[in-house]
Amino acid sequence: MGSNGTPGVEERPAGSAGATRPAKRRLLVGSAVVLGTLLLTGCSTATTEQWKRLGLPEGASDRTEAVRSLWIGAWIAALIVGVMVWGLILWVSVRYRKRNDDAPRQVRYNLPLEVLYTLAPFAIIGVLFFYTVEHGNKITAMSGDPQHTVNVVGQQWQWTFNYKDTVEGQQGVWETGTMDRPATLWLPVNESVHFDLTSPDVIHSFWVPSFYFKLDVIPGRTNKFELTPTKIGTFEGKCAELCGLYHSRMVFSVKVVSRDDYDSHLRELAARGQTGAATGGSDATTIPGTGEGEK
Ligand SMILES: [Cu+2]
Repeated sequence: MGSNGTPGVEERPAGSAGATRPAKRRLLVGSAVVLGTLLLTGCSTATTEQWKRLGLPEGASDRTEAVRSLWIGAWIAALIVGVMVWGLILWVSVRYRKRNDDAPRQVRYNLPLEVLYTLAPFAIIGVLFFYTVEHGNKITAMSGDPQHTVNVVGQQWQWTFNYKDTVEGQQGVWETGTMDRPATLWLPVNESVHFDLTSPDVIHSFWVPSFYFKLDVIPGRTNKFELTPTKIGTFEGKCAELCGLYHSRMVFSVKVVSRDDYDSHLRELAARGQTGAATGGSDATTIPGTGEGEK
């Protein structure tokens, strides 16, 4: 308003713009250098490998290949669509840029174009759907003849693992965690394990990122899956469903060990008297989260 024909006012923006331009350029160059340095120095071999898997952790179960190829495939599909869209946007911006003040030619309806942009998304969704179902079936496939069965109980706010193996004549042993001492799930390497997931209270989600596997733990129903750990090591597990105040403390470890170590661990549990099953409900209240024994 006040700038109409007032020389002083017009000079100021011009002058200040002139002064900020080099400053902006310096800021841009500076950030590029800092970012580049961070990128180059921050990449350990492990990080570089993880970049190649597009963010996935190193796989440690027989289900990882199906998830990995679906994940990479979806990114490739998204990139192809993205490059086409970015290309078209660039092309029309240049090809149809404003050249004079004449109104552009007014057009209505373009049947081929409308058919194309209706069918193209269906084709994209169809391809993604096909591969999702195909890989989903592989990921959730069950042999019906697993070598071990574990009943995982998710309860506010820790985990209980009931191993269904027969140990020294006893049917099943169990171990459990508290928020102070999170639970550890022991599994034998290269042997198939069937998991039954149950909860006595609210919905949790059993997630071991390195297995590329996650499944909800729902009260009143038993969710099942099967997998074979393929790598000896200790892996992180966590609850992936916001389940209450101490959800973040529903972490656990998975120890994948040799069959001998697995057997001797189960014998240890039996020796401690942890035989039978702790399936939640009144058992689960032994881990109240906020009760005695918790700090
Ligand atoms: Cu939870």
